[in-house]
Amino acid sequence: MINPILIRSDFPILSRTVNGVPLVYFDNAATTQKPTSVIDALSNYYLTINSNVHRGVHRLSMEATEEFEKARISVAKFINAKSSRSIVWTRNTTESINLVAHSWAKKNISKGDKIVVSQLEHHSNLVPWQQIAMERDAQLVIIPISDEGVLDLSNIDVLLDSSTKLLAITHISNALGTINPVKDLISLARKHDAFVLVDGAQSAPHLPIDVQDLDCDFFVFSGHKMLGPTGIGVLYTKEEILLDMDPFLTGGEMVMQVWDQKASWNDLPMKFEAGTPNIADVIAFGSAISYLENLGMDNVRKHEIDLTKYALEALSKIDGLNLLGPCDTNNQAGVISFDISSIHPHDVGTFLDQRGIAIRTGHHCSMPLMHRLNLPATARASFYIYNTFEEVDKLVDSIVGAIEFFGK
Ligand code: 7TS
Repeated sequence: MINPILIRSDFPILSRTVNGVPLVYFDNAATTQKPTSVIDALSNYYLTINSNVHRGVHRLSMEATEEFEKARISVAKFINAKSSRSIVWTRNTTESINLVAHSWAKKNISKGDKIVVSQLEHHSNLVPWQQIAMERDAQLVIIPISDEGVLDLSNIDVLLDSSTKLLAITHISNALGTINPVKDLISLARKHDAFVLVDGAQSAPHLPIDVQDLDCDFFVFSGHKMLGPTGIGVLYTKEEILLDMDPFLTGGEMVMQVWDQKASWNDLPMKFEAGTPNIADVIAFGSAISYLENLGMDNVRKHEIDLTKYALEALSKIDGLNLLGPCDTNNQAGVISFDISSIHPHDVGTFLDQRGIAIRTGHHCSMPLMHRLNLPATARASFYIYNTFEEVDKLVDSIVGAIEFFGK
């Protein structure tokens, strides 16, 4: 069981005020707040072991390397990867996807191949595939959605067939919270020998993840959406695939031998980590993983289901508010998008900010989804471990206030 009141005391920022009232932070799908243990891990690194990794025989470098690699092992365990050699550090989800596009797709996607994505993708899991499709003369196929923002799989056997080389799909929609049936889709892709990339930016922070059980080839996520610092992302890849991929960036650290005219590549995962990495943030991300593991990811999910159910019920009673997405916690994460026909989402966001409530408004980097919903933007509240039912009450009351203020 999660007790958000206890958890809140670990997050100094949550005791600040905004516009003279306590902060209510409901923009967790964009980035989460950081507990003291993560902030301390960052400063402790600089205070006690600051040095470069993988290259020094001196004590500080050895200690930094040990902490840096310990974080990699923690992340591998967190998603149940077979080996920490499968974990490549990147800057964020976006860079992880671009790494796959550059190092795997350019080599493996050819003219006429299909790349299948969905209508729910964040631009990060769409634009790189548009680029590859154009460059390789491949076909980009989009799985449509219902009006409720759920994948429409009625035609999936036609969309995902033997000419499919890659299925690149989000696990959870950042804009609507829809949880996609990725395991079923991966089984289907396997039948056609297609590779699968799962965008886990919104799932790794909120659900237990088991990459071996999912049997995906690539799984990508960002540290900053799960209590960690910005500037750290993860690319999980099955080891045999990673071995066969070309380097992304070249230079120091990623090489084994260098001669005048050529070079050979380092072992995994270093082959994909050119230059000095983001050492402090990796180590602090390790602390974030420990924090989540102590809570238990099943408990994290349960708390978000409770909050989401509570919020959906209250919001559904507001006259003039249109809830978007599945509105069913069986296939919806702690993300609630809504539209109030009489008020532009940005005005809703500004009104809520006056009351200390942080939500996101806009297209959520999912413009094709907004086109499908026929909306320029939505207002989105997204929850995490430290959010309370009282905060949901404040959100609901303030939305009612906004509707009264702007008039129906
Ligand atoms: N994929 C999904 C599903 C996301 O939600 C995001 C970020 C990304 C990829 C990109 O992650 P990044 O760390 O590389 O930026 N989503 C959001 C959001 O919903 N609001 O701000 C960022």
